[in-house]
Amino acid sequence: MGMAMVTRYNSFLLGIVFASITWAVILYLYSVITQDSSTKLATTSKAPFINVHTPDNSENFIDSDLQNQEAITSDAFFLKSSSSKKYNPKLYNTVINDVIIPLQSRAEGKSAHSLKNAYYWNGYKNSNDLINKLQPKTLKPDINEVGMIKTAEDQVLRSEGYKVHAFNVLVSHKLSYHRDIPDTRHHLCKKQKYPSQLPSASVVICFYNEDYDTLLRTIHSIVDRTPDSLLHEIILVDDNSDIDGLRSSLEAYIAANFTLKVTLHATTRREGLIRARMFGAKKATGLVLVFLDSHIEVNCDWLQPLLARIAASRSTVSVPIIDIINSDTFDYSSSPLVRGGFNWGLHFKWENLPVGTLAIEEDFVKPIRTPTMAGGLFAIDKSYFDEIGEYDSGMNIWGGENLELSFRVWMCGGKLELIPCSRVGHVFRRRRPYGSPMGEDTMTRNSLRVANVWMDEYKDYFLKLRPDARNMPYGDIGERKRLRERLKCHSFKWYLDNVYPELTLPTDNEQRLKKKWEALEPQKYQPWHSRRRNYISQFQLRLSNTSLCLTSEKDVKTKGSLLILKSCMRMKNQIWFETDRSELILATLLCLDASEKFPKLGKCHEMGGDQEWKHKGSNETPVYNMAAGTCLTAQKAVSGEYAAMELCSSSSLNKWDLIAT
Ligand SMILES: [Mn+2]
Repeated sequence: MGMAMVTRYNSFLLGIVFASITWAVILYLYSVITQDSSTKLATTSKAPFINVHTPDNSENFIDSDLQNQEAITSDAFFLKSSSSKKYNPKLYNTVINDVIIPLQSRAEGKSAHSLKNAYYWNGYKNSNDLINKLQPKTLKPDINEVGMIKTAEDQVLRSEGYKVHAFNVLVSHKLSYHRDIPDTRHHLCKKQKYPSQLPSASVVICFYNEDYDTLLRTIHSIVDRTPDSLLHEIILVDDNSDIDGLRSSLEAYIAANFTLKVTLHATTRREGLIRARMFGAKKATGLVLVFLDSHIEVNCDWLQPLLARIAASRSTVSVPIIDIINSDTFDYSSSPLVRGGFNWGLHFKWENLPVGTLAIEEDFVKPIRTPTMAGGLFAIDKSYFDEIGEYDSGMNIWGGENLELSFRVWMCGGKLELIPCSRVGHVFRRRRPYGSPMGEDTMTRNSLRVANVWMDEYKDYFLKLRPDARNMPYGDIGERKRLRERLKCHSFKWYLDNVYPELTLPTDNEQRLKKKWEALEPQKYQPWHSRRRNYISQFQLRLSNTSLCLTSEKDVKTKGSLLILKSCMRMKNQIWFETDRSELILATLLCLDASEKFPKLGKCHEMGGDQEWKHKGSNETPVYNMAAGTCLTAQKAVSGEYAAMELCSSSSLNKWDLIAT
């Protein structure tokens, strides 16, 4: 253990030395590179060249990832279904270290602390418990160096990676294709027995400009964690990617490393997710189709429970729980059990389960009916997929197809189930890094098709919300309407009454709204502010060999305040509270945030990444942010100077002492 620590510490120091040697080179090269916007990327030997052809409008796609999820934005994974707040006044208060802070006021920066126990800011009197905890500081584990920017190549790879893929390619490239991820299943899942005879699966993965290493990790995770007898094949569909060399590199890697089960196909023009999936499904010869996204990692025994439900009933569409792979750090974490819903803007949303769904432990392994699915990951019997009309091939590129399939399955005699024992991690990106070739708003166009084919009179709710969509063309839907007749599907009213009675209608009165809200579990997992933070230490951050401490420039409650150096004093704008999620929270209020060049105080989003800080827990430690790949640095060792995020080097300006308070 001791030796290991020393060795790892040495490698860290070596890293720092290396970084400092390249420091001058970096500055020079980077300035050259940023001046020449057409510069091609120099990448590691593993990855093909990224020749950036990002569509001009791609930045406008603030919509999130995994096909259609409005709920997953940078701000939160589960925040959007906030409608029941009104009836749950408890949500407005949170208990943090025994101090009750009314959240509304806190969020607005008003002073509204109320005292419960004897200690808080007055005199900084800590409980004995806390004092004990803070006494002898044990050395923290090594700073995780993955993601640390060490060379100019790293810097370019990282920033171009964010542009093209909207996740941290630098981190992804350093992680093994076979890395361990936590088994996030409920413990009872490990005891589940599945039939020995299950239908074999054709996994279909479509991609457009996917990152090479991330895609290969996706494929390896499937091969590593799927019983060979159940994996009929993996069908990759390259939907006309325009990253130079991606296709040929993949072909070579697949030929050298996988059996003939893994095949790579390509569309001849950009088809979009929907038609690319139909193209892939046509090639499939397994009994079950499993559609997966191209930046995922499957977890232990992920496939068996999905197949078991389909084996029991061929009209069941089974959906895994989608765990979270942080797009900045590739940290893998568990998702709570939530189901799919939608709103009248026809956006998918996550929603809490109906009250009583998880009454006893055994309920955590049972399938859960879900009104809709996110769309990126699911399994379906192949003949059933064909029978109920595959996808709507009149839909373009992306958007709405998940609701279309969800409505169709339920209304035409099938069912949609979440399978809690099947978990697949997915890189949730903050924006969709690509648009449609013609800049068309495919989400709206596709939603119009959904509304006009499936929603009967309820389509008016959508059109009322989206008057701009009323005169938008959406193509011919005759064939889809005939499909609906042929399959003798139920009405949309039947779907609402029987599958999604909790959906609120614009016409609902107070009383009916209240009843619907109360039918769902309260937001146990959801709002960031209702979680109890677990503080593990508190300290001032002193620039080593000075008497200057990291201090908020403005009041501790001011969001966006930058950080400056000031003489160390026991003031609350110098006292950092560290949580078990590695956040640094000033005065237990706002998080140190490295989303920009100059770190600032921001609302704690609890998503890690740019609010996740690593240090050695000792004197002269770097304070490193994994998402930024850089270290907290003083511009100069002078009072009033701003702190910035800089490359981690051996400079005395990014060494800090943690002064326990
Ligand atoms: Mn995705």
